[in-house]
Amino acid sequence: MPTPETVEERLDVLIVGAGFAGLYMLHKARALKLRAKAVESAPSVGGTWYHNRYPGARVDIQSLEYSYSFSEELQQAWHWSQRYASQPELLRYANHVADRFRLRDDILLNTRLTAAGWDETSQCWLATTDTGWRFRARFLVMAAGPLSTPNVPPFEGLETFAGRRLHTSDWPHEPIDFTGQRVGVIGTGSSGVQVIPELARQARELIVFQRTPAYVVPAHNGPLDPEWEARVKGDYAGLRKRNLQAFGGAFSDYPPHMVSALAVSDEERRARFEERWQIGGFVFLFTFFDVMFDVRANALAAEFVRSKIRAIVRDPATAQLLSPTYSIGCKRLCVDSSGYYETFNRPNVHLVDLAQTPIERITPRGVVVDGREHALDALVLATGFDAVTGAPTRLDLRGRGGLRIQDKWADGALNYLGLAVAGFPNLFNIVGPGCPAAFTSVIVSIEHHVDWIADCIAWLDSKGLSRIEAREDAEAEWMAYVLAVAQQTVFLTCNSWYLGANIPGKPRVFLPLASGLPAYIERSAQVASSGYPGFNLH
Ligand code: NA7
Repeated sequence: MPTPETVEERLDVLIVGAGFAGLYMLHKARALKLRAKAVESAPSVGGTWYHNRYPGARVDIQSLEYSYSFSEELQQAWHWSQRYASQPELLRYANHVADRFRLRDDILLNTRLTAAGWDETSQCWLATTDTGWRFRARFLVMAAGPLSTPNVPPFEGLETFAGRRLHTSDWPHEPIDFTGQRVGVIGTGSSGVQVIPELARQARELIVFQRTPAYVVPAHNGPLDPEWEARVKGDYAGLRKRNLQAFGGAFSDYPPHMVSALAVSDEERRARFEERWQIGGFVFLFTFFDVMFDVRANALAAEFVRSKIRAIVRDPATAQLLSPTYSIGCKRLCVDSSGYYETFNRPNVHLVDLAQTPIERITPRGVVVDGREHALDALVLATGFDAVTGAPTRLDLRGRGGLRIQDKWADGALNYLGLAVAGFPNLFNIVGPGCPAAFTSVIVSIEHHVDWIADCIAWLDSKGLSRIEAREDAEAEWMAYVLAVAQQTVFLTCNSWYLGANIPGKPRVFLPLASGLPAYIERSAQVASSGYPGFNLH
């Protein structure tokens, strides 16, 4: 058995991460008879669904659509217990996939990639891990997740807090009993919206520190309807095909009404919004085709949600604070399975508004806002992630001539096709900047990326080529296209992680591609079928 330090292992493909992207990339690489290995810093496969294990953690896309499609046997065999699966079930699914396709032999757990550099002489990536493994790989595939680097805001005094401090994306494995405690939660994005109702049921007092209110729509979650499951499984391929033609790679059963929200009567508009509210989830944003593209149509959808908040939350001042005023969907919509707005009717739940008066500091006893100290036994940070660029920029990743990724992206992330970076040959970034994954069922995007990468490697090998690298002009054009598409939407009208605005000092670049999945699939297929224009090939 080779040991770390003594051996440099030669690979075709080194994969960073064993979440849903890394698992499928490994499976696909093996199917091409490539020597591939995945390194995973966690002690388990599962990625996001390993780390985000806070109470209430759950996917916000229906599980029949947030799941792999590459294996008919898998999609027929697996049964989701609920319409929107919980974190433990998603983690079981990831483990099932690892076992079913015997992926574990080629996954190094508890192993973090620390450095990877392009070696011009051997035309390979040389990579090292924190456990001392060394690899020489023809291709490096980043599958480290777009939401995997926790954001811990630099609150003054955070380290001095004497109670228990937690981050939603780094939750302990043992259950925590909050009974009788005063608990604070900072952050009201998707994670905060999920954890807050659960903590409210346990804690003596729950104090929610809110900088920006979220738009929260109901999931109407529950046991998976067996009739619906049977119908889907009767023609799963059909649903997957229809979903690939839908903007979000999902929800094809609920296409938008192809009429403007502005063109219908108040009564009809309200009825349409109500219909979608009753279906639940992201389909609300696509009630009318122009909700995400026209701020006036968007304002009507936003007002509908605010009317729901006013109807649910009994205290008018609290309802007002919970009511967002920016465009709906501009920050990711939150999908609620636990009664988020109802939670604020509980006598033990208090909302502290940070919009005018940010957190002053954190003391050993609690959180100070506007001169008042809120005493706490536990403090939960639901403050999100350094999204999309976080994982690569935490690595010592060096391309041609020693170019550091941090320098390459100093003024903002650059990328061609959402997959490749100029100066970094043979590096593919699954769900990187400039791809539509954030607006899709991410597993659908992952499968598309992995298939594209695998086809590309197979094509290079068939042509006897050893190297592919995005060209700088193609990259610049692509990012200009990403921005131009965003300018036709409401996405640039607020601060969000899509823009990097949640991280102090991060350059503002709109990271996801808002064209929808079908347009992206078409563009990337064209590139592949016409000999990879925009790339230098050797
Ligand atoms: P998000 O959506 O980035 O939410 C983070 C929350 O934390 C959000 O409410 C932020 O307010 C708040 N935040 C961040 N920094 C601060 C500071 N310094 N002070 C107060 N409040 C702060 O992360 P999530 O984990 O909830 O969800 C991430 C994605 O995971 C989600 O979009 C889904 O795709 C799944 P802000 O809005 O920035 O004012």
